Amino acid sequence: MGYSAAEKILRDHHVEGTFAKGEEIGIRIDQTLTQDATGTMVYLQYEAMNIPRVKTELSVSYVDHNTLQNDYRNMDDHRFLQSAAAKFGLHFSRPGNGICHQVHLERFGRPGKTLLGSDSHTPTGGGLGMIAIGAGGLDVAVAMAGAPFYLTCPQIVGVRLSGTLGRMCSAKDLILTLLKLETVKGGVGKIYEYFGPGVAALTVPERATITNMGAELGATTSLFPSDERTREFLRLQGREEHYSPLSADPDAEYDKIIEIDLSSVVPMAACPHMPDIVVPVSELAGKPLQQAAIGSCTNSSLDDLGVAADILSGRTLAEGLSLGISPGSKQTLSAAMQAGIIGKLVDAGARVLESACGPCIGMGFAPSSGGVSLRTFNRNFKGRSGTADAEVYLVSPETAAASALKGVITDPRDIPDVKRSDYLSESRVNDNMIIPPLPSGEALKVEIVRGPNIKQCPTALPPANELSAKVLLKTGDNITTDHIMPAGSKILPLRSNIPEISKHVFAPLDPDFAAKALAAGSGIIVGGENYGQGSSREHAALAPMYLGIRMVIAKSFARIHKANLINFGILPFTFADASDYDVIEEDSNIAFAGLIDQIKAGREIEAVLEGGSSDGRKIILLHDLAARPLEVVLAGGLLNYTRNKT
Ligand code: MIC
Ligand code: SF4
Repeated sequence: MGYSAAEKILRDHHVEGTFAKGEEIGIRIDQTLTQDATGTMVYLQYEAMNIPRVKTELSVSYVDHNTLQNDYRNMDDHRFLQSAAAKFGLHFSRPGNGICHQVHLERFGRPGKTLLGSDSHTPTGGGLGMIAIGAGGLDVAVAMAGAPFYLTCPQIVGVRLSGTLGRMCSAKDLILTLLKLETVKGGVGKIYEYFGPGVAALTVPERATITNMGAELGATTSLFPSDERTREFLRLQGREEHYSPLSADPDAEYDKIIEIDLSSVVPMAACPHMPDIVVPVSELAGKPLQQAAIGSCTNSSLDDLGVAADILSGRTLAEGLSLGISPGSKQTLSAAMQAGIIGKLVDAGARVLESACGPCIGMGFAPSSGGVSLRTFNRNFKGRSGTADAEVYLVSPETAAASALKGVITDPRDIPDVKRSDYLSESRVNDNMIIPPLPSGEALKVEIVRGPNIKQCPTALPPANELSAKVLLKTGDNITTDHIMPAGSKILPLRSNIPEISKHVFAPLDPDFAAKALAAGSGIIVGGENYGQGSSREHAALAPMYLGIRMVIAKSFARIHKANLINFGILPFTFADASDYDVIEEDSNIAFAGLIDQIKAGREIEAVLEGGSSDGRKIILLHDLAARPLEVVLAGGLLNYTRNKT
């Protein structure tokens, strides 16, 4: 039997464990990326490992999230990151150079390689035929130190594309269609690999839109083959020598195949407040909106801006509407200026924001109260935009521009006379905002710059054998890391300061949570399905750990968050009998006798509910920890585990 493209890369990088679906395997990591909101913790953790220089082929530190600098804190972080990159042998992408995923795709990604990034949208690199995986910061720090990255050997879903996309229908509409089919938890433990005759017509930026938003499926990653399109993209980036072909063997077997005829894809929109509540745009047509935003790591390539410019060319935005444009990179912004795209957009009334994450993570450009905002982004979780009661729809650049023109949600196919230009050959390579690594001798002399807001990363205590702790919060399904550890312009500057940021844990669900947890001293969270979906932010484990959370019991977990819980010594358990979820009450206690002994003895753990209407009831919980993660969690997390080993 032949191999899929994903399996070829995984097998090529496999260094530990048995290569079998569902088993834990270790893979070698060629490249890493970090961004500033997760990066400070990564380099503090890396520094604590005492390894003078990164051991990867290439590692890049980006600044793209915390660029709204209301006070000294964000820029202090940028300076810390720049000095850490110089000291440890990394490339440093300066603020203004663009969003990590877009810049990495343009300047560094290479077919056939592995990339680990402390950001959940790292799979963007799959558009170039890489295995690119999002992970918690600590996992990235460990990979920079040369250790393997451990993951559950995934199932491979083949997505067979045929046909071509219709007029004003786009890659974004395709991934939204897939989200409707597969849902936000459908991809857990899976890689989505695209193949078939429809692939050749998709450009690398289009492919990257699809692999980027594969993160919303909960997937481990997504990837496309590397073909002549890939070669052409790399040629325009002035690095054709990085091209190598990659495709599945003709007799490759997939665990499941999904067939999509591209000509059947129509403009789609994800409705508030989940990326999988997807309907055709035509069903929403006529709904008034106040804001549209084009950008983010999903849709901010030159062609994304270009199609919006073509729709708006010579016209004016609807009255009372604001359109924000955030080009994905300085290179894109520069090429868009050269090609006249920015001119057309500005003439139509668009507001050009900087090349950064910006509104996608609530860093400015928040919608009006109760406002409707159409965004080309990848997440529309409640409150993420910065306005708690805003209604955010996720759409293509075509739909965003058409709707911005009309002031009501509009199917872009209904805009006549749009003359499309071909912007693909525009390229403005200029790496003057990327600082390359220093030679080792010079690097050793670099002093790391630390602002007063940068505090050391706390560590956990190993779990106790006897535990009785209160259920401090019981949540529903699909709780996101934005619920657990919200972002936005007020909280993001606290990313380097765990004691401070922990005051905001679960604030959207229970504003008193942090105070309650601190008063209780230790606690348990009970969750529904797909607990911890969304971002890779390890702060969603680290800050609860700091508040004394010892365990999360959920119906199921999102991949990255579960790994982060383990890395910070929080036990992730599921229910043997899902109906036990219903009987657990907030504020009651759960008691464990011989907890560690039980965990070591097998998969089942017995617990007793104390207090509430089910007082005295026994429940059975499950763990599925392989030998290594088990040791990690029992050590009180990866930092303790690594320390104990050395
Ligand atoms: C996001 O899109 O949610 C973020 C902000 O990029 C996060 C990373 C973070 O929280 O710093 C992600 O996707 O991992
Ligand atoms: Fe930045 Fe948004 Fe992409 Fe996250 S999803 S990396 S916040 S642009």
